[in-house]
Amino acid sequence: MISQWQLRAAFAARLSDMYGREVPAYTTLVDVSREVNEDVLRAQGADAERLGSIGRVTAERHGAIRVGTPAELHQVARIFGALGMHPVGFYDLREAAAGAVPVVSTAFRPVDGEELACNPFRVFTSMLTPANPRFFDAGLRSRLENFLAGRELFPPELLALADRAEAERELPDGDAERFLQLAVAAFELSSEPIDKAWYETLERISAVAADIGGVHSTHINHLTPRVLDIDELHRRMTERGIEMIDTIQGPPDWKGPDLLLRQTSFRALAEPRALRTPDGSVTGGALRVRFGEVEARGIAVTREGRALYDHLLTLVDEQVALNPAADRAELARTVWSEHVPGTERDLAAQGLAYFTHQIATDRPRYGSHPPTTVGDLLDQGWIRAEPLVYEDFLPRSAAGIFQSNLSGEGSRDNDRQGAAYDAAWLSGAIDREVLDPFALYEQQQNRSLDKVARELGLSAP
Ligand code: OOG
Ligand code: NI
Repeated sequence: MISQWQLRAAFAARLSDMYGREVPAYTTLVDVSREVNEDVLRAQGADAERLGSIGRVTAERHGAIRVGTPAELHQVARIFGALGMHPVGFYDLREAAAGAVPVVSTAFRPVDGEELACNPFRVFTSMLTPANPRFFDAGLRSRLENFLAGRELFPPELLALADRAEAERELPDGDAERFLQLAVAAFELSSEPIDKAWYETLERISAVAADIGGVHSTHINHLTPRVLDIDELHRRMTERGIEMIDTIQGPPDWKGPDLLLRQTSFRALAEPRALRTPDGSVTGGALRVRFGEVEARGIAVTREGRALYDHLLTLVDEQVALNPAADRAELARTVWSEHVPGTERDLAAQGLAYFTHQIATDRPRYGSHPPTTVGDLLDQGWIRAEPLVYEDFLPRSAAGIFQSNLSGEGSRDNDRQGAAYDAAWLSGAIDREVLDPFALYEQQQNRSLDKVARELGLSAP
């Protein structure tokens, strides 16, 4: 029998093999990430593993896919459900502040601590929102909707196996093998010729719409390894002649603890694709749809911590607007140093980040009474705090990834009208609750505190 986490780990590994065969620069990214991680581990020892064991970090990937309709998203949820991955978070990338892409998204990922430790594979999953009349007139919108309604992304056999794996939380070896083959194939780039006129019609309006609705299948559009020092990774990739985008999205490189998520990417490469022209003949063409991204993960922040992060983004934007010649990263570093506590202790004390707590093995001897607040327990060495790693995404960084990679030129998508999509809508569309990431971190934190309290015989620290 193959358990859910084993299925998930095998799926992530096979997807990685497939992607590496198809996008060779990805393999370079993985190799360089591994080298950087080994160097960081050598230099920092156990500290390097504070946000995940080196085993976890080395295997860790996230992928991204894009689908066209709620029905397709519903099927995707069944496939990831088989792998023990649940929808977490609602990302509205239509928001102007996020960069304005005509999609709404969620991330499918494991949610409990043990499952995350076994394999944290996650997939950022976006759904096209074709409701904006500025982009799609009624005729084109209905052509697009008909096109999407007529395609089949996932064969019924795959969905049936997925339902079984989810219900039984495992599959017999033979069925697991079949499931994995079908699942990986469903996310491979199709070699089927693309209807050139249709693709270009959509592309003129939105590159994202063409990527999603211009073809009969979906594909993984990037697979992201995790690295322990993203600034170093960026330098080494550039040295190897791989052209990265010039910025690292997310928090700056600063002297305090790593928070949330920092990401950078290389531009989508032109890949040969067969195109069918209106007269029916097939010609060679090239499309840029798949790219490479790498990320460094930091500590998960509370709602207050997140509000602070969003506020600082705005502050940095304002300063950049006032000093267009200044270096954004440098400004961000200064802003952060002024506003963000520089130690884990202070982040915890100010309720800005999430930690789990355990009894310190070298705590004061039996006989003395433990204090009753978390702060005192920490300060007097009774308990130790371990930061919780951020398992999710950032909408503005995500929108940046969309924009900087999908197409070199072409119009930036700019869609702010349209239907009222939100987490509740998404939950209804996929028939499963879209979980609140803050609630998940909080639960982990609270569980550890309850356990500490029981072990120390306290009522409530
Ligand atoms: C998804 C972009 C978001 C991330 O890491 O923020 C993402 C996409 O391009 O489809 O993967
Ligand atoms: Ni990504």
